[in-house]
Amino acid sequence: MNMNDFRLDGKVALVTGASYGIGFNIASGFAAAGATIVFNDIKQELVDKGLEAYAAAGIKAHGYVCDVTDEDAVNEMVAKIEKEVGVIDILVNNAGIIKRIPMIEMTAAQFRQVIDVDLNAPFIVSKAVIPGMIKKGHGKIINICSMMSELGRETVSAYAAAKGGLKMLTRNICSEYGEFNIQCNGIGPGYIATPQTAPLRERQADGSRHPFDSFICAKTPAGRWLEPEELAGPAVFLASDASNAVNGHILYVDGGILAYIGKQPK
Ligand code: NAP
Ligand code: GCO
Repeated sequence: MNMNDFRLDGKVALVTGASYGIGFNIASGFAAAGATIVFNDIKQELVDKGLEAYAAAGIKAHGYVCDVTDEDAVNEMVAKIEKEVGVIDILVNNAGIIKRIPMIEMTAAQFRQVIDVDLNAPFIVSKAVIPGMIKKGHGKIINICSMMSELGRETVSAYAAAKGGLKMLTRNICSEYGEFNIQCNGIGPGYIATPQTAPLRERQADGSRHPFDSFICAKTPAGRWLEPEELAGPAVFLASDASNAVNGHILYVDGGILAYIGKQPK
């Protein structure tokens, strides 16, 4: 085996929703492995913030404003990227939202909004980049799944439905495009300390830990939340030639949550 197989030199990587959070850290890992970084976010000020953050990390990134649920906007963005940067070799469908609402209180419009961003958008963006990958003779697609691709919990019905669907979309892209040397895999992060989970870690009025914070630490063998940087290595592996024989796989980067019944209360 050649350790260069883990490098991404000469590759163009698009990470959606990557101004900050998990996407930013995955893109930073890709840059460290030699890739050219392209990202989008829904608002210009977020893209500008992201460009500053990448520059501060010594990364010359290319940023585009695009709502990933808008098929015309996505097709336009991909065409611009192909013209201005190059054909996309690596796609990470990272952009996502969550709404934590008890199911019978959630409106159909709210349910559809989560499905739109977390499941329809990965379809839209993958559909836009696969033709270029076929022409190039290779491609890597990484879908950011979740613990909720396997497990349910109260108040996240739309998110779990979307992430469960994203697991199967991952397997279907693998099945349909594997013959074109395109590998499509998922990363299933555990509980990561980002703005998306900040409400679950907020200190209570009396200064005590959020009950969910204690709950997740009891469900994680290492007894802690994971950091977004801890997703970069697994993502580089799945984006590199070192994983060319890995396809349709969901790599859970969860610190062991899915393997663990949970720490017994003292
Ligand atoms: P985050 O901090 O909320 O970041 C999500 C990013 O996606 C933001 O930049 C957001 O932009 C962008 N985005 C949302 N809707 C978009 C749209 N329609 N078009 C373009 N960009 C859009 O989330 P995160 O924690 O980094 O999570 C990133 C991914 O990992 C998500 O798919 C999430 O479901 C998944 N995940 C997270 C965890 C965790 O514990 N944090 C665990 C498992 C999986 P705005 O700021 O403008 O909304
Ligand atoms: C929640 C959290 C989780 C994480 C992640 C776990 O409310 O339970 O937001 O859904 O975001 O998806 O893998």
